[in-house]
Amino acid sequence: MIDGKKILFSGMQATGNLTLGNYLGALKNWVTLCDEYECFYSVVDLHSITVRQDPAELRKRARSLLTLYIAAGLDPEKNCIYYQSHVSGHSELSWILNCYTYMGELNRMTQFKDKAAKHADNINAGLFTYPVLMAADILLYQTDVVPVGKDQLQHLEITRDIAQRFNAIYGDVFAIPEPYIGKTGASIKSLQAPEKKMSKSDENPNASIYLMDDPDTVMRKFKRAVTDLEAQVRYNPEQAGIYNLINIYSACTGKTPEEIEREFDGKGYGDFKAAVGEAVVSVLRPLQERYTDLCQNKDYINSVIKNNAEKANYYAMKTLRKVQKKIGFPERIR
Ligand code: ATP
Ligand code: LTN
Repeated sequence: MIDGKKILFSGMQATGNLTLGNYLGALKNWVTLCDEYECFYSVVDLHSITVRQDPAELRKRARSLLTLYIAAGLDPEKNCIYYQSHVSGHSELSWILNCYTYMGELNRMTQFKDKAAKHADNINAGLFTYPVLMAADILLYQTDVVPVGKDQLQHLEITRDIAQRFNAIYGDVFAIPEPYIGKTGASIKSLQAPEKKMSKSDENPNASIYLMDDPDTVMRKFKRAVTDLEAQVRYNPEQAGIYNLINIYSACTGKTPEEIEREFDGKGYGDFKAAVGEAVVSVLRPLQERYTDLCQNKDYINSVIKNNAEKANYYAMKTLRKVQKKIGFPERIR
């Protein structure tokens, strides 16, 4: 607890451009949580180097992601928004937790198997211990809840196992985190293959709407979105393409799927796709404007980076010192 509030932690990697899926599935919901929880949102750049990165590009993307957090509505006075690499406690706790994690457990992680297959030329040890660093991120802040997508639930489960194992040996050192299941949470699918999720690492640029796409690009991508031959706007999971477009339209306008079915009853897919495109453009426009303004305000962003890293570091060190003491590391002499 911090100031009587439960603690929430989440993070995103600064790899690839954020998509509408990241916004509607994560960021947009994060914005609503700061009244109820003490929130920490990290740009997890230590995780990014498990895959080879171009240094200048990584630096640029990390700053862009941090700026986007703010542009999406996360107030840095109320949410701790910071770079993971600026708080050394993440790396330090990660090493310690490595020694309380079994190879067998890590061997079961499906993300490792997927990523190892994808990057066969660089199966580094960091890729293998990625979940331990994620456990360190979460446990360092005594986190109670973690909003994550389904693909990260296995990592949250191992985090809980590591924390329980550690607590069983040393007493109650870590809070045991729970997944945070949001109210909305429809998974946004690819516009080109609606059985897959919309993902920032998709190779086909038409499959994803990027948060920085201009209105013409957004309209064009929706026009080309894969649908079906039913020619009816029905909220039917069998019509995967239309089902996804209804979810997107619903998330952007607040209308229910039933209202949307009624609105487009008897109308063609062309009209519907154009309406979805326009709804998305009106959601993205203010976000893009704020992003552009923020990018011009370097001093402000720098002050957020500095102040929030200090805040994160304060809480991280509290846990880290406790852990070090419990393990038996020698006390620091002041
Ligand atoms: P990558 O392609 O690099 O795996 P990603 O686009 O799948 O990236 P993540 O970085 O894994 O995104 O996820 C960041 C957050 O965005 C997570 O909380 C995840 O649940 C959410 N998210 C990602 N894609 C979608 C989606 N298509 N629909 C809803 N939420 C999503
Ligand atoms: N692995 C996550 C990003 C991530 C994270 C975290 C999420 C790193 N550390 C801690 C929640 C809590 C991903 O790829 N989405």
